[in-house]
Amino acid sequence: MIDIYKKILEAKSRKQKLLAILLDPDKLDLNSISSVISKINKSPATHILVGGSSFVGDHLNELIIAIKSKTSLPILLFPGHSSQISANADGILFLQLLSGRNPIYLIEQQIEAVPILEKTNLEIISTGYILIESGGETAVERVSKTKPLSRNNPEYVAQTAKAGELIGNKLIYLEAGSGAKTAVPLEIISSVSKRISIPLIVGGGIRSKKQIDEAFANGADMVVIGTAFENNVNFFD
Ligand code: 1GP
Repeated sequence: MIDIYKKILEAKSRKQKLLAILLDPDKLDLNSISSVISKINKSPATHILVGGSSFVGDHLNELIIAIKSKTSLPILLFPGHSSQISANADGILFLQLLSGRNPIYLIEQQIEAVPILEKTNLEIISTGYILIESGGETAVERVSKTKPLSRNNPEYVAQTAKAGELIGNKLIYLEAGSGAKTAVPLEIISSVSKRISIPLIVGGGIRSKKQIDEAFANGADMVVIGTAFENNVNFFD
């Protein structure tokens, strides 16, 4: 066990910012793994997330074993469904869709995951997942059949995040959705980060180094980059 959460907390207390690259198993083929991971190893990334809302393939184990053989970065599952769990990863963001009002993603998927998780040594990190409006329907919205929270009401988003912390979530993830037109507004990042004491992850629609820095400056502890790296593996060069 590599104690991923403890290290995230230590980084937060040192004000060291974290960067995760999200790999979507649907878009990654085994032949390109070597070159993709070698780019990640040379980038400022501190974590690798693996997952996607629509992924249904059965090559997840193989993919993670291949990634793991080429990097020492911690690999965290970011599952859209209880079937997207691999014992070969290091940990899992055990997500609860706090912005939605669909019991399937508030508790049913989590119950379904229990017998699968019990057969693994994955580090399970309870994560309150909050989807924010981003100017168009995102895959999370479509798959979860839930509405995102308004991007114009930072107080309500902060209250939602705080409720997650009080329920016992160990992380809060503010999500605009993969490939979102607009990222989570800085005002929302700032109001959430001031309200909670647990680490804050921000992702979705972040396409430039300037946006990454702005998210950090407004209180994000970890930024997630998916599409921008997927479209250009030289993004961090
Ligand atoms: C999606 O937050 C992640 O769940 C990353 O989003 O693909 O837009 O970078 P992007």
